[in-house]
Amino acid sequence: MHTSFLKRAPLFALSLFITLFSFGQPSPAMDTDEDMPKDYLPKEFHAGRRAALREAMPDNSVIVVMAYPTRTFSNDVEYKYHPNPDMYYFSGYKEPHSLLLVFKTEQTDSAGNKYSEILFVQKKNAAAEQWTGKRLGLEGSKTKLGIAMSFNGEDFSNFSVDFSKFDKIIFDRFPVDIPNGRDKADLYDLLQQFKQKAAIPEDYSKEKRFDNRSYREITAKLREIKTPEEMTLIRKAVEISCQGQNEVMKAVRPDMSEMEIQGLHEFVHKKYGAEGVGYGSIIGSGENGCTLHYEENTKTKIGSSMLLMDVGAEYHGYTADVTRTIPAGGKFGEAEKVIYQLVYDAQEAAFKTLKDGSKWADAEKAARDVITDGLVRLGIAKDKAEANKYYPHGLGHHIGMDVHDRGTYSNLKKDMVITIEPGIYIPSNSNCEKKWWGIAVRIEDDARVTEDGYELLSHFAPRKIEDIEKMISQKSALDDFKLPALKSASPEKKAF
Ligand SMILES: [Mn+2]
Repeated sequence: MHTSFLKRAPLFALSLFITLFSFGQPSPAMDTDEDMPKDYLPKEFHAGRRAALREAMPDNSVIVVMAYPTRTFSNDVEYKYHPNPDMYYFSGYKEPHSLLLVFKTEQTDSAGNKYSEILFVQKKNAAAEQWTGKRLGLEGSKTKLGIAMSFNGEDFSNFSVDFSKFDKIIFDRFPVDIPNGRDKADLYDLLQQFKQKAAIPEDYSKEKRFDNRSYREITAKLREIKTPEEMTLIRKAVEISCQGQNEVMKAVRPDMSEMEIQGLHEFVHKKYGAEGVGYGSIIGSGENGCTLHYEENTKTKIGSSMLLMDVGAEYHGYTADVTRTIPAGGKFGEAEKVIYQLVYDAQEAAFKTLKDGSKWADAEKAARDVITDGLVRLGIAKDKAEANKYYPHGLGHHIGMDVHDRGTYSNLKKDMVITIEPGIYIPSNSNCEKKWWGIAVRIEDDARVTEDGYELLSHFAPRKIEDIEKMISQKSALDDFKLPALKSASPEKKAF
């Protein structure tokens, strides 16, 4: 339950009092790991990624990875925090207000300790944790993440790091609009202190020592190739998303709303343990499917036309990205079938180009040729240029910790995980026969590039016309899920 932090100041004081008297005693409710997921990335994974990062860094350099800022949702309530994937990838730390420093070469402090990374974390604070949840803290960071040189954020201001001795100080673009809260060690303060310690001028773009181009380059080269540990989580995220698609196919009825369909997907995700979605779920019935990032999902009846569903579960930090377009009435209409098949063929053509060493551009062209040729042949477009208007987006992207994951986008390499998502969108009043109007189809699958081809990770959800119709005809566990009608908002009593 959400209660306001500010209005509960006396309680806050009380909890501080309790903290003082319970200090040092283990809290059984909070310290047990029982019934918690056990398949998070192990600390060895993150240590391995830091080693790979050091390998890729230029001589005599330091990389600084910053947490994402927190964001206001409503008044004193924040959006659920989503860690910066770089911070999670290189440290395993998932909380805000943190800073990771990775050094190319081993450093020695005044006491003679050797280290090649330092992590500044949120300080444990029982009173704050009662409101916003358990913090890993200093000890947790040392033991669970295996980062011996972990410190509380508040220690950064007096921490001596001689940034002047490095030839390159590499960091991502500073986030704009960072809230500066009461905490003296929040992200705002940490970044102010970093800029000061490293003497970073306001406009650092002309100084070669301060480098955020290499930051993107180095991290893209690492993150675009997935390790076996990452593949385990990605496979799970993708399979969960496919099960969401399948269950909705079985349960779908024309009297359902877009929001209800969204809820079914996301319920299935959570039932399988996915924490959330990797991006706003897109549920577009009929012509709403023509809006590429349609996230309102407000239509109260989807009807029996096509339903475009672009939904991806996020599981332990990795997101899937799967789209299926299905006939909500159970059977594809004739015109719908023709457009669907064209998108399917385009996707197949793109798949065929995939292998270690192939080019993004080749996959792009293969899919686009099928679609534009097809649209011209069907008389929907008079030439290829006009046909391109009905396919206004690229073929795909990397997925991983980000739905649009970092990548170099030149040659495809073994163990990259990408989406292949051609689409055709024909809004009403388009310059073609009326029977095509309002048809929107996207088919999006997730694939791992292999030595000599690809592995279709999202094969769990049907793609072929007949297989989709067959899935829709099946019974769903959700068919019998009925709730009582609401009494408080009958149409007659509507205020507006
Ligand atoms: Mn996508």
